[in-house]
Amino acid sequence: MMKLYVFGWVPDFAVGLVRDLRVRWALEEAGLPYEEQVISHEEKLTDAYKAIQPFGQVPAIEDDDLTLFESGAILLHIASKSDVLLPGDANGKARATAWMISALNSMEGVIQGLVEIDIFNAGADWAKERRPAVIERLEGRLSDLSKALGDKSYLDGETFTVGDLMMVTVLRILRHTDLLAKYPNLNAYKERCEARPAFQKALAAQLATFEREGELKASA
Ligand SMILES: N[C@@H](CCC(=O)N[C@@H](CS)C(=O)NCC(=O)O)C(=O)O
Repeated sequence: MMKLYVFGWVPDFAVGLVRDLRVRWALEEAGLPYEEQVISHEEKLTDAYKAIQPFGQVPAIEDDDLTLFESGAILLHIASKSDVLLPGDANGKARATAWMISALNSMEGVIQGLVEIDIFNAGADWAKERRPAVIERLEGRLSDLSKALGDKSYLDGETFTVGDLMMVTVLRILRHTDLLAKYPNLNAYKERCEARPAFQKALAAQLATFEREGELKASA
């Protein structure tokens, strides 16, 4: 059974956003079972864990003799084991992969720039000065994404793919802002994807782990 490395505790701002959620969601969509391996923030720094995830982060997986890190690579690996996350035709596969990479490359970096300002450096003078330019850039990206989505249900049409899964987990990082509300089709798209039973199961599993590990710590 696939082993998924996850944290047992994260600060409140990250609860429900930690990137193992992407992997849990993909596994639920694909109907593949997994077991969690909880690591601590001390263990993530060890040479043993860095042999699994070179940057000391989650997610990482072990699947038979394959050890894999980077959520995008893990999602493609899961998609290759199932026919529900990627279309059957080569062009459809390529387009879904492009959307997944755009989520990581064209959207997540810009969104993470705002997180650096609003969460990790809230109150710093440089952050206040930089914020308007970051917002302008981000709104440009959201506007372009909104236009590309148009009135389709999903980014590549009417079929949910791994590209949507990744894009929605990236858009969710903006939950501390009201930016998405300015793009009703994007907001509705995010909510449509979040309503999927596989997402709900994945989110519940991540939250349950934090709860269980918290209780274990409290009773220790
Ligand atoms: N590019 C990586 C990013 C992973 C990442 O940022 N993980 C965060 C949790 S969401 C983490 O482990 N942070 C702890 C740390 O960096 O020390 C991926 O997509 O897998």
